[in-house]
Amino acid sequence: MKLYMTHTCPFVHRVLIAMKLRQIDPKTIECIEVDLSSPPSTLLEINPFGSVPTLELEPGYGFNESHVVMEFIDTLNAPGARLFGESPAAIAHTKAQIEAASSRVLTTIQMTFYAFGSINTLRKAEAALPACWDWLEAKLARSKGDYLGGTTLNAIDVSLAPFIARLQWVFEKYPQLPKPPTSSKTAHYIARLSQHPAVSTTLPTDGIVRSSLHRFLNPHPLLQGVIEAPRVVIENPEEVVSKAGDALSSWKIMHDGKGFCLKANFTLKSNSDAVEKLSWLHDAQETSDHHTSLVLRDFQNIEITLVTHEPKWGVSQKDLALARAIQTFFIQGKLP
Ligand SMILES: N[C@@H](CCC(=O)N[C@@H](CS)C(=O)NCC(=O)O)C(=O)O
Repeated sequence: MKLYMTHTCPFVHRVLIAMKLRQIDPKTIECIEVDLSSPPSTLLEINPFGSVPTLELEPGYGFNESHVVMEFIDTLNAPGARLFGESPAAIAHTKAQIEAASSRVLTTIQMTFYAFGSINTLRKAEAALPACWDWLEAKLARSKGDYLGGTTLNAIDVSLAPFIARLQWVFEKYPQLPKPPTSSKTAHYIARLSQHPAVSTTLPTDGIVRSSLHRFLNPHPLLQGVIEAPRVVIENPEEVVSKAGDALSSWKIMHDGKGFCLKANFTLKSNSDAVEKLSWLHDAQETSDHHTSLVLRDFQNIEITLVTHEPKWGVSQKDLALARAIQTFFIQGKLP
């Protein structure tokens, strides 16, 4: 068998932990590291999305989805204890608990992993995390050991472990996120699970985890560009905008009584498109700490004005950087 994988992927990490715990002979499952930007045709034949983990049982036949792969691995004959349980009832119970843990805990934790510095996402996660810790605390109170599986890890622990083990990098980046109380069972669980040999030996090095999380934890480079751009007013904005070519082609320099400003009109395709774009714009403004003024006459057209008020009225580098991000999102529907 072949496991198509990338070492930095937390979903692959679930499978690696399961293989370690079940003590699967490494010769039984060959790990193939893939480049996700150009997945091999043998992977695409099984999983046209080219995502990892994907398990190949024989050329052209296999399946993806970490929980499905974990469950299959659990059916193999191997020395380690089964992770889902022995009986159909125990297996069904474990799967239902994985679903519960996903919706009550993982959804929020994953929100922090893939926050892209978004202030709105982080505020939502900040509000929701205490309930996640409470849910875990109540589950751990009923366990006979340190883990949800008791004294050893079960499939629910394995499902959570890659994300729990990466939490330290998330807390380092966003110290405002609420942690479980220091002396709680949950805090103890996070530490024990992260240090468990099956988890820690299958996690890449600090530097690799840090750089793989970096692009998800930080604002998109276009918004980072707004954060870093100076609020210094440009003397010749018409020339700068015309030199920028396509990147700022939606924007016109206007002159009002006080000085220059940037204006653009964007078409909104539908009500849901309008809601999506406005909520992105709100988030982009909060995240980059720079603001627009906008007029929404109907749900088909939005007029956006960008101008810096302080320390001087006019078009600044910050306005140009935000104009570039807005144009990209409003025309392409996403940031590349
Ligand atoms: N629900 C999937 C998620 C897998 C996933 O998102 N894998 C990422 C890497 S961490 C991936 O393959 N991304 C590339 C893609 O989806 O094209 C699972 O549990 O296995």
